[in-house]
Amino acid sequence: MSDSAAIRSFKAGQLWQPGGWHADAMLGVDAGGRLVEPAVTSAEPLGAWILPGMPNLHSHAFQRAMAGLAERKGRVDDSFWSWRETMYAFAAAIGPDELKAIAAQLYVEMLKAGYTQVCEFHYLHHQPDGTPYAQLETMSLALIEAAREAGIALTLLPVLYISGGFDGRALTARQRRFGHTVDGYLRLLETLRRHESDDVRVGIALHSLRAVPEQAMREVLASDMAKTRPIHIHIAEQIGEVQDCLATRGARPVEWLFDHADVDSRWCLVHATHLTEAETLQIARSGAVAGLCPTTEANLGDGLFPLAAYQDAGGTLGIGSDSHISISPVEELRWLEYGQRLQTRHRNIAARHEGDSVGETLWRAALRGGAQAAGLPVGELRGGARADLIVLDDNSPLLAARDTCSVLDSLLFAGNTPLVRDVMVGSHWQVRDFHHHDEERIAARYRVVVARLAGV
Ligand code: NGQ
Ligand code: ZN
Repeated sequence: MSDSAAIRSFKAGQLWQPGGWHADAMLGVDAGGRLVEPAVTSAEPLGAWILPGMPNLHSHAFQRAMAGLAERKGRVDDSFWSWRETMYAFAAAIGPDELKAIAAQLYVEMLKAGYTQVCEFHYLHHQPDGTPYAQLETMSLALIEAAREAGIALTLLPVLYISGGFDGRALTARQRRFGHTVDGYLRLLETLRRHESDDVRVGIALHSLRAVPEQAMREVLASDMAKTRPIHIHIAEQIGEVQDCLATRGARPVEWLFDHADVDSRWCLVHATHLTEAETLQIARSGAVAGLCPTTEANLGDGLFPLAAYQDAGGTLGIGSDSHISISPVEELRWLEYGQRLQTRHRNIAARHEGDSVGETLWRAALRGGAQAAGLPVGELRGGARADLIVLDDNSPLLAARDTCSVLDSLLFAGNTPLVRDVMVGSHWQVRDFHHHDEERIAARYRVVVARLAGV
Protein backbone atom coordinates (compact mmCIF):
# COMPACT_ATOMS: atom_id res chain seq x y z
CA MET A 1 0.00 0.00 0.00
CA SER A 2 1.19 3.54 -0.74
CA ASP A 3 1.85 5.77 2.23
CA SER A 4 -0.75 8.49 1.68
CA ALA A 5 1.44 11.11 3.36
CA ALA A 6 4.05 10.56 0.66
CA ILE A 7 1.54 11.11 -2.13
CA ARG A 8 1.47 14.53 -3.72
CA SER A 9 -1.73 15.43 -5.50
CA PHE A 10 -2.09 17.69 -8.50
CA LYS A 11 -4.95 19.08 -10.48
CA ALA A 12 -4.69 19.59 -14.23
CA GLY A 13 -6.87 22.10 -16.06
CA GLN A 14 -6.77 19.74 -19.01
CA LEU A 15 -4.89 16.44 -19.05
CA TRP A 16 -3.97 14.71 -22.29
CA GLN A 17 -4.91 11.03 -22.50
CA PRO A 18 -4.76 8.82 -25.60
CA GLY A 19 -8.45 9.47 -26.20
CA GLY A 20 -8.14 13.25 -25.94
CA TRP A 21 -8.24 16.01 -23.33
CA HIS A 22 -9.81 15.51 -19.89
CA ALA A 23 -10.91 18.55 -17.90
CA ASP A 24 -10.12 18.94 -14.20
CA ALA A 25 -8.17 15.72 -13.95
CA MET A 26 -6.50 14.78 -10.68
CA LEU A 27 -3.10 13.11 -10.44
CA GLY A 28 -1.43 11.53 -7.43
CA VAL A 29 2.33 10.96 -7.48
CA ASP A 30 4.00 8.69 -4.96
CA ALA A 31 7.57 8.98 -3.73
CA GLY A 32 8.67 6.30 -6.17
CA GLY A 33 7.61 8.43 -9.13
CA ARG A 34 4.45 6.48 -10.02
CA LEU A 35 0.96 7.77 -10.60
CA VAL A 36 -1.51 6.68 -7.91
CA GLU A 37 -4.94 7.67 -6.59
CA PRO A 38 -4.78 11.35 -5.66
CA ALA A 39 -5.79 12.82 -2.33
CA VAL A 40 -8.64 15.02 -3.49
CA THR A 41 -8.53 17.46 -0.58
CA SER A 42 -5.14 19.05 -1.08
CA ALA A 43 -4.41 19.12 -4.80
CA GLU A 44 -1.88 21.62 -6.14
CA PRO A 45 -2.95 23.25 -9.42
CA LEU A 46 -0.49 22.30 -12.15
CA GLY A 47 -1.54 24.48 -15.05
CA ALA A 48 -3.98 24.58 -17.92
CA TRP A 49 -2.40 22.01 -20.27
CA ILE A 50 -0.66 18.85 -19.02
CA LEU A 51 0.80 16.23 -21.36
CA PRO A 52 2.84 13.10 -20.86
CA GLY A 53 6.53 13.77 -21.48
CA MET A 54 7.68 12.81 -24.97
CA PRO A 55 10.09 9.86 -25.35
CA ASN A 56 13.05 10.53 -27.63
CA LEU A 57 13.65 7.18 -29.27
CA HIS A 58 16.98 7.83 -30.97
CA SER A 59 20.04 9.72 -29.77
CA HIS A 60 23.79 9.73 -30.43
CA ALA A 61 24.58 12.13 -27.59
CA PHE A 62 28.12 13.12 -28.61
CA GLN A 63 26.90 14.48 -31.95
CA ARG A 64 25.19 17.39 -30.18
CA ALA A 65 28.54 19.13 -29.83
CA MET A 66 29.08 19.16 -33.62
CA ALA A 67 25.67 20.63 -34.48
CA GLY A 68 26.27 23.22 -37.20
CA LEU A 69 29.87 22.20 -37.87
CA ALA A 70 29.18 20.29 -41.07
CA GLU A 71 27.14 22.81 -43.03
CA ARG A 72 29.89 24.27 -45.25
CA LYS A 73 30.37 22.98 -48.78
CA GLY A 74 33.17 20.49 -49.09
CA ARG A 75 35.39 19.43 -51.98
CA VAL A 76 33.24 16.48 -52.86
CA ASP A 77 29.54 16.39 -53.51
CA ASP A 78 28.30 16.63 -49.91
CA SER A 79 26.21 13.70 -48.77
CA PHE A 80 25.39 11.56 -45.81
CA TRP A 81 28.66 9.72 -46.39
CA SER A 82 30.84 12.86 -46.41
CA TRP A 83 29.01 14.09 -43.28
CA ARG A 84 29.87 10.77 -41.71
CA GLU A 85 33.60 11.40 -42.25
CA THR A 86 33.29 14.74 -40.45
CA MET A 87 31.36 13.04 -37.67
CA TYR A 88 33.98 10.29 -37.32
CA ALA A 89 36.78 12.85 -37.04
CA PHE A 90 34.82 14.62 -34.33
CA ALA A 91 34.03 11.38 -32.50
CA ALA A 92 37.74 10.56 -32.31
CA ALA A 93 38.20 13.31 -29.71
CA ILE A 94 35.45 12.12 -27.39
CA GLY A 95 36.44 10.29 -24.21
CA PRO A 96 34.36 9.60 -21.10
CA ASP A 97 34.64 13.10 -19.61
CA GLU A 98 33.68 14.73 -22.89
CA LEU A 99 30.81 12.30 -23.40
CA LYS A 100 29.43 12.91 -19.93
CA ALA A 101 29.64 16.70 -20.25
CA ILE A 102 28.03 16.76 -23.70
CA ALA A 103 25.33 14.23 -22.84
CA ALA A 104 24.35 16.01 -19.61
CA GLN A 105 23.99 19.30 -21.50
CA LEU A 106 22.01 17.57 -24.23
CA TYR A 107 19.71 15.87 -21.75
CA VAL A 108 19.00 19.17 -19.97
CA GLU A 109 18.06 20.64 -23.35
CA MET A 110 15.85 17.65 -24.07
CA LEU A 111 14.00 18.05 -20.77
CA LYS A 112 13.45 21.73 -21.41
CA ALA A 113 12.04 20.86 -24.84
CA GLY A 114 9.58 18.32 -23.37
CA TYR A 115 11.42 15.01 -23.78
CA THR A 116 11.41 13.06 -20.51
CA GLN A 117 12.96 9.84 -21.74
CA VAL A 118 15.79 9.10 -24.13
CA CYS A 119 16.92 5.98 -25.98
CA GLU A 120 20.67 6.33 -26.32
CA PHE A 121 22.00 4.39 -29.32
CA HIS A 122 25.51 4.16 -28.03
CA TYR A 123 28.47 2.90 -30.07
CA LEU A 124 31.54 4.86 -28.86
CA HIS A 125 32.56 1.94 -26.68
CA HIS A 126 36.35 1.87 -26.68
CA GLN A 127 39.25 4.31 -26.64
CA PRO A 128 39.74 6.31 -29.84
CA ASP A 129 42.41 3.88 -31.11
CA GLY A 130 40.10 0.93 -30.49
CA THR A 131 41.72 -0.33 -27.27
CA PRO A 132 39.05 -1.20 -24.69
CA TYR A 133 38.97 0.87 -21.53
CA ALA A 134 40.24 -0.91 -18.40
CA GLN A 135 36.61 -0.99 -17.33
CA LEU A 136 34.81 -2.08 -20.48
CA GLU A 137 31.63 -0.13 -19.74
CA THR A 138 33.38 3.20 -19.07
CA MET A 139 31.64 5.10 -21.88
CA SER A 140 28.24 3.58 -21.07
CA LEU A 141 28.65 4.66 -17.47
CA ALA A 142 29.39 8.22 -18.63
CA LEU A 143 25.96 8.23 -20.32
CA ILE A 144 24.20 6.76 -17.29
CA GLU A 145 25.84 9.37 -15.09
CA ALA A 146 24.87 12.19 -17.49
CA ALA A 147 21.25 11.04 -17.50
CA ARG A 148 21.25 10.90 -13.71
CA GLU A 149 22.69 14.42 -13.42
CA ALA A 150 20.13 15.84 -15.81
CA GLY A 151 17.29 13.76 -14.40
CA ILE A 152 16.06 12.23 -17.66
CA ALA A 153 14.92 8.60 -17.87
CA LEU A 154 17.31 6.53 -19.98
CA THR A 155 17.02 3.46 -22.16
CA LEU A 156 20.64 2.69 -22.87
CA LEU A 157 21.08 0.77 -26.11
CA PRO A 158 24.67 -0.46 -26.38
CA VAL A 159 25.28 -1.01 -30.07
CA LEU A 160 26.70 -4.10 -31.72
CA TYR A 161 29.06 -3.06 -34.52
CA ILE A 162 31.22 -5.68 -36.23
CA SER A 163 31.89 -4.97 -39.90
CA GLY A 164 32.52 -1.87 -42.01
CA GLY A 165 30.09 -2.77 -44.78
CA PHE A 166 27.73 -5.37 -46.26
CA ASP A 167 30.68 -7.22 -47.78
CA GLY A 168 31.96 -7.96 -44.28
CA ARG A 169 35.00 -5.70 -44.62
CA ALA A 170 36.98 -4.90 -41.48
CA LEU A 171 36.35 -1.76 -39.49
CA THR A 172 38.38 1.27 -40.52
CA ALA A 173 40.79 2.83 -38.02
CA ARG A 174 38.12 5.31 -36.97
CA GLN A 175 35.44 2.66 -36.59
CA ARG A 176 37.59 0.36 -34.47
CA ARG A 177 36.39 1.84 -31.22
CA PHE A 178 32.81 0.83 -32.09
CA GLY A 179 33.62 -2.87 -32.47
CA HIS A 180 32.77 -5.93 -30.38
CA THR A 181 32.74 -9.66 -30.75
CA VAL A 182 29.33 -11.14 -30.01
CA ASP A 183 30.63 -12.52 -26.71
CA GLY A 184 32.13 -9.19 -25.72
CA TYR A 185 28.88 -7.47 -26.57
CA LEU A 186 26.75 -9.88 -24.55
CA ARG A 187 29.14 -9.43 -21.61
CA LEU A 188 28.72 -5.67 -21.85
CA LEU A 189 24.92 -6.08 -21.75
CA GLU A 190 25.16 -8.31 -18.69
CA THR A 191 27.38 -5.81 -16.90
CA LEU A 192 25.08 -2.92 -17.70
CA ARG A 193 22.02 -4.79 -16.48
CA ARG A 194 23.38 -4.28 -12.98
CA HIS A 195 22.92 -0.55 -13.41
CA GLU A 196 19.22 -0.80 -14.18
CA SER A 197 16.81 1.08 -11.96
CA ASP A 198 13.48 2.84 -12.26
CA ASP A 199 15.16 5.47 -14.42
CA VAL A 200 17.65 3.35 -16.37
CA ARG A 201 16.79 0.46 -18.65
CA VAL A 202 19.07 -1.47 -20.99
CA GLY A 203 18.08 -2.61 -24.46
CA ILE A 204 19.75 -4.01 -27.55
CA ALA A 205 20.92 -2.29 -30.69
CA LEU A 206 22.32 -3.62 -33.94
CA HIS A 207 23.99 -0.68 -35.64
CA SER A 208 22.72 -1.61 -39.10
CA LEU A 209 22.71 -4.57 -41.44
CA ARG A 210 25.92 -3.07 -42.87
CA ALA A 211 27.63 -3.44 -39.51
CA VAL A 212 26.19 -6.74 -38.27
CA PRO A 213 26.69 -9.97 -40.21
CA GLU A 214 23.86 -12.49 -40.25
CA GLN A 215 25.41 -15.00 -37.86
CA ALA A 216 26.18 -12.35 -35.25
CA MET A 217 22.63 -11.06 -35.48
CA ARG A 218 21.27 -14.56 -34.90
CA GLU A 219 23.44 -15.08 -31.83
CA VAL A 220 22.43 -11.81 -30.22
CA LEU A 221 18.75 -12.35 -30.99
CA ALA A 222 18.96 -15.80 -29.39
CA SER A 223 20.18 -14.32 -26.09
CA ASP A 224 17.91 -14.04 -23.05
CA MET A 225 18.20 -10.27 -23.09
CA ALA A 226 16.70 -10.10 -26.59
CA LYS A 227 13.53 -11.87 -25.49
CA THR A 228 12.30 -9.06 -23.30
CA ARG A 229 14.19 -5.92 -24.29
CA PRO A 230 13.69 -3.35 -27.00
CA ILE A 231 15.79 -4.07 -30.11
CA HIS A 232 16.78 -1.09 -32.24
CA ILE A 233 18.47 -0.99 -35.66
CA HIS A 234 19.27 1.62 -38.32
CA ILE A 235 17.54 0.11 -41.30
CA ALA A 236 17.15 1.85 -44.67
CA GLU A 237 18.27 5.45 -44.39
CA GLN A 238 20.20 5.84 -47.62
CA ILE A 239 19.58 4.58 -51.15
CA GLY A 240 23.21 3.45 -51.21
CA GLU A 241 22.66 1.00 -48.39
CA VAL A 242 19.50 -0.36 -49.98
CA GLN A 243 21.51 -1.02 -53.15
CA ASP A 244 24.41 -2.62 -51.27
CA CYS A 245 22.01 -4.83 -49.36
CA LEU A 246 20.36 -5.94 -52.59
CA ALA A 247 23.75 -6.67 -54.14
CA THR A 248 25.16 -8.66 -51.22
CA ARG A 249 22.11 -10.21 -49.56
CA GLY A 250 19.73 -10.37 -52.49
CA ALA A 251 17.01 -8.36 -50.75
CA ARG A 252 16.28 -4.85 -49.58
CA PRO A 253 17.11 -4.15 -45.91
CA VAL A 254 13.57 -4.31 -44.50
CA GLU A 255 12.73 -7.27 -46.68
CA TRP A 256 15.88 -9.08 -45.58
CA LEU A 257 15.32 -8.31 -41.90
CA PHE A 258 11.79 -9.70 -41.94
CA ASP A 259 13.02 -12.83 -43.70
CA HIS A 260 15.70 -13.43 -41.08
CA ALA A 261 14.30 -12.23 -37.76
CA ASP A 262 10.99 -12.27 -35.89
CA VAL A 263 10.32 -8.59 -36.12
CA ASP A 264 7.59 -7.67 -33.67
CA SER A 265 6.69 -5.00 -31.15
CA ARG A 266 10.09 -5.27 -29.42
CA TRP A 267 11.71 -3.75 -32.49
CA CYS A 268 12.37 -0.17 -33.45
CA LEU A 269 13.41 0.34 -37.07
CA VAL A 270 15.24 3.64 -37.09
CA HIS A 271 15.23 5.63 -40.35
CA ALA A 272 12.87 3.27 -42.12
CA THR A 273 13.11 5.80 -44.92
CA HIS A 274 13.34 3.91 -48.19
CA LEU A 275 10.47 1.44 -48.29
CA THR A 276 8.47 -0.31 -50.95
CA GLU A 277 4.73 -0.52 -50.41
CA ALA A 278 5.08 -4.11 -49.31
CA GLU A 279 7.79 -3.19 -46.78
CA THR A 280 5.67 -0.35 -45.44
CA LEU A 281 2.79 -2.74 -44.80
CA GLN A 282 5.08 -5.35 -43.35
CA ILE A 283 6.46 -2.97 -40.72
CA ALA A 284 3.00 -1.64 -39.92
CA ARG A 285 1.55 -5.12 -39.43
CA SER A 286 4.47 -6.35 -37.34
CA GLY A 287 3.78 -3.91 -34.50
CA ALA A 288 7.39 -2.66 -34.66
CA VAL A 289 8.01 1.06 -34.22
CA ALA A 290 9.22 3.11 -37.17
CA GLY A 291 11.81 5.39 -35.54
CA LEU A 292 11.63 8.68 -37.42
CA CYS A 293 14.10 11.53 -36.95
CA PRO A 294 12.81 14.13 -39.40
CA THR A 295 15.20 17.01 -38.61
CA THR A 296 18.28 14.79 -38.89
CA GLU A 297 16.87 13.02 -41.93
CA ALA A 298 16.36 16.41 -43.56
CA ASN A 299 19.79 17.63 -42.48
CA LEU A 300 21.54 14.55 -43.87
CA GLY A 301 19.54 14.42 -47.09
CA ASP A 302 18.05 11.01 -46.39
CA GLY A 303 14.61 11.10 -47.92
CA LEU A 304 10.98 10.94 -46.80
CA PHE A 305 9.12 8.23 -44.97
CA PRO A 306 5.82 7.07 -46.58
CA LEU A 307 3.75 8.43 -43.71
CA ALA A 308 0.22 8.24 -45.09
CA ALA A 309 0.45 4.65 -46.30
CA TYR A 310 2.03 3.62 -43.02
CA GLN A 311 -0.68 5.24 -40.94
CA ASP A 312 -3.43 3.82 -43.09
CA ALA A 313 -1.97 0.39 -42.37
CA GLY A 314 -2.08 1.08 -38.62
CA GLY A 315 1.69 1.45 -38.20
CA THR A 316 3.35 2.55 -34.96
CA LEU A 317 5.82 5.44 -35.03
CA GLY A 318 7.93 7.52 -32.70
CA ILE A 319 10.44 10.35 -32.98
CA GLY A 320 14.12 10.82 -32.20
CA SER A 321 16.52 13.72 -32.40
CA ASP A 322 19.38 11.45 -33.56
CA SER A 323 22.26 13.80 -34.53
CA HIS A 324 20.71 16.61 -32.43
CA ILE A 325 20.78 19.23 -35.10
CA SER A 326 17.53 20.17 -33.35
CA ILE A 327 16.23 19.18 -29.93
CA SER A 328 12.52 19.72 -30.14
CA PRO A 329 9.62 17.27 -30.35
CA VAL A 330 7.66 20.12 -31.88
CA GLU A 331 10.11 20.47 -34.74
CA GLU A 332 10.41 16.71 -35.33
CA LEU A 333 6.65 16.31 -35.65
CA ARG A 334 6.24 19.47 -37.67
CA TRP A 335 8.84 18.35 -40.20
CA LEU A 336 7.32 14.93 -40.36
CA GLU A 337 4.13 16.61 -41.61
CA TYR A 338 5.79 19.34 -43.67
CA GLY A 339 7.95 16.88 -45.60
CA GLN A 340 4.77 15.16 -46.74
CA ARG A 341 3.07 18.44 -47.64
CA LEU A 342 6.03 19.58 -49.73
CA GLN A 343 6.17 16.27 -51.49
CA THR A 344 2.46 15.81 -52.19
CA ARG A 345 1.46 19.49 -52.47
CA HIS A 346 -1.45 18.78 -50.15
CA ARG A 347 -2.20 19.66 -46.54
CA ASN A 348 -3.05 17.85 -43.31
CA ILE A 349 -1.49 14.57 -44.33
CA ALA A 350 -0.98 12.93 -40.93
CA ALA A 351 -4.65 13.42 -40.08
CA ARG A 352 -6.30 10.62 -42.00
CA HIS A 353 -9.98 11.26 -41.25
CA GLU A 354 -12.12 14.31 -41.71
CA GLY A 355 -12.07 16.49 -38.62
CA ASP A 356 -8.88 14.95 -37.19
CA SER A 357 -6.16 17.29 -35.99
CA VAL A 358 -2.61 16.83 -37.29
CA GLY A 359 -1.12 17.96 -33.97
CA GLU A 360 -3.18 15.54 -31.91
CA THR A 361 -2.63 12.67 -34.31
CA LEU A 362 1.13 13.06 -34.35
CA TRP A 363 1.54 13.83 -30.64
CA ARG A 364 -0.57 10.79 -29.72
CA ALA A 365 1.30 8.52 -32.12
CA ALA A 366 4.76 9.61 -30.97
CA LEU A 367 3.90 9.21 -27.28
CA ARG A 368 2.75 5.69 -27.83
CA GLY A 369 5.47 4.55 -30.22
CA GLY A 370 8.18 6.29 -28.21
CA ALA A 371 7.16 4.54 -25.00
CA GLN A 372 7.10 1.21 -26.80
CA ALA A 373 10.55 1.76 -28.27
CA ALA A 374 11.88 2.73 -24.85
CA GLY A 375 10.58 -0.48 -23.30
CA LEU A 376 8.08 1.41 -21.16
CA PRO A 377 4.64 -0.10 -20.72
CA VAL A 378 2.44 2.85 -21.63
CA GLY A 379 2.80 6.41 -22.86
CA GLU A 380 -0.08 7.82 -20.85
CA LEU A 381 -0.70 9.41 -17.48
CA ARG A 382 -2.74 6.91 -15.52
CA GLY A 383 -2.41 4.80 -12.38
CA GLY A 384 0.78 2.75 -12.20
CA ALA A 385 2.53 4.67 -15.01
CA ARG A 386 5.64 6.78 -14.48
CA ALA A 387 4.90 10.37 -13.54
CA ASP A 388 6.71 11.84 -16.56
CA LEU A 389 4.82 14.93 -17.57
CA ILE A 390 5.11 18.40 -19.04
CA VAL A 391 3.15 21.53 -18.26
CA LEU A 392 2.64 24.02 -21.09
CA ASP A 393 3.01 27.75 -20.55
CA ASP A 394 -0.59 28.90 -20.42
CA ASN A 395 0.63 32.51 -20.16
CA SER A 396 2.06 32.43 -23.66
CA PRO A 397 0.14 34.67 -26.08
CA LEU A 398 0.45 31.85 -28.56
CA LEU A 399 -1.91 29.74 -26.50
CA ALA A 400 -4.36 32.56 -25.82
CA ALA A 401 -7.93 31.59 -26.66
CA ARG A 402 -6.87 28.09 -27.63
CA ASP A 403 -9.17 25.27 -26.65
CA THR A 404 -8.96 21.52 -26.59
CA CYS A 405 -9.54 21.42 -30.36
CA SER A 406 -6.66 23.70 -31.25
CA VAL A 407 -3.97 23.71 -28.57
CA LEU A 408 -1.84 20.87 -29.93
CA ASP A 409 -1.98 22.26 -33.48
CA SER A 410 -0.84 25.67 -32.22
CA LEU A 411 1.93 24.01 -30.23
CA LEU A 412 3.08 21.89 -33.15
CA PHE A 413 2.91 24.38 -35.99
CA ALA A 414 3.66 27.66 -34.21
CA GLY A 415 5.44 26.70 -30.99
CA ASN A 416 8.87 28.09 -31.81
CA THR A 417 9.44 29.85 -28.52
CA PRO A 418 9.61 27.32 -25.69
CA LEU A 419 6.11 26.50 -24.48
CA VAL A 420 7.18 23.83 -21.99
CA ARG A 421 7.12 25.51 -18.58
CA ASP A 422 7.55 22.64 -16.10
CA VAL A 423 8.79 19.08 -16.48
CA MET A 424 8.44 16.23 -14.01
CA VAL A 425 10.36 12.98 -14.37
CA GLY A 426 9.55 10.28 -11.84
CA SER A 427 8.51 12.30 -8.83
CA HIS A 428 10.98 15.14 -9.40
CA TRP A 429 10.49 18.54 -10.96
CA GLN A 430 13.52 18.70 -13.28
CA VAL A 431 12.37 21.91 -14.93
CA ARG A 432 10.39 24.59 -13.09
CA ASP A 433 9.38 27.81 -14.75
CA PHE A 434 11.63 27.07 -17.80
CA HIS A 435 14.65 26.52 -15.54
CA HIS A 436 16.46 23.23 -15.01
CA HIS A 437 17.72 22.91 -11.44
CA ASP A 438 21.36 22.29 -12.45
CA GLU A 439 21.56 23.94 -15.86
CA GLU A 440 24.21 26.56 -15.05
CA ARG A 441 26.77 24.05 -13.77
CA ILE A 442 26.09 21.60 -16.59
CA ALA A 443 26.34 24.32 -19.26
CA ALA A 444 29.56 25.72 -17.76
CA ARG A 445 31.21 22.30 -17.87
CA TYR A 446 29.92 21.77 -21.44
CA ARG A 447 31.45 25.07 -22.58
CA VAL A 448 34.89 24.05 -21.32
CA VAL A 449 34.68 20.71 -23.11
CA VAL A 450 33.46 22.16 -26.40
CA ALA A 451 36.17 24.80 -26.35
CA ARG A 452 38.71 22.02 -25.97
CA LEU A 453 37.16 20.07 -28.83
CA ALA A 454 37.14 23.16 -31.06
CA GLY A 455 40.92 23.02 -30.98
CA VAL A 456 40.75 19.61 -32.67
C1 NGQ B 1 25.40 7.01 -36.68
N1 NGQ B 1 23.80 8.31 -37.92
O1 NGQ B 1 25.60 5.86 -36.32
O2 NGQ B 1 25.69 7.98 -35.97
C2 NGQ B 1 24.74 7.23 -38.01
C3 NGQ B 1 25.78 7.54 -39.04
C4 NGQ B 1 26.28 5.32 -40.07
C5 NGQ B 1 22.74 8.32 -38.73
N2 NGQ B 1 22.52 7.29 -39.46
C6 NGQ B 1 26.76 6.46 -39.24
N3 NGQ B 1 21.94 9.36 -38.79
O3 NGQ B 1 25.09 5.15 -40.28
O4 NGQ B 1 27.13 4.56 -40.51
ZN1 ZN C 1 21.28 7.00 -35.60
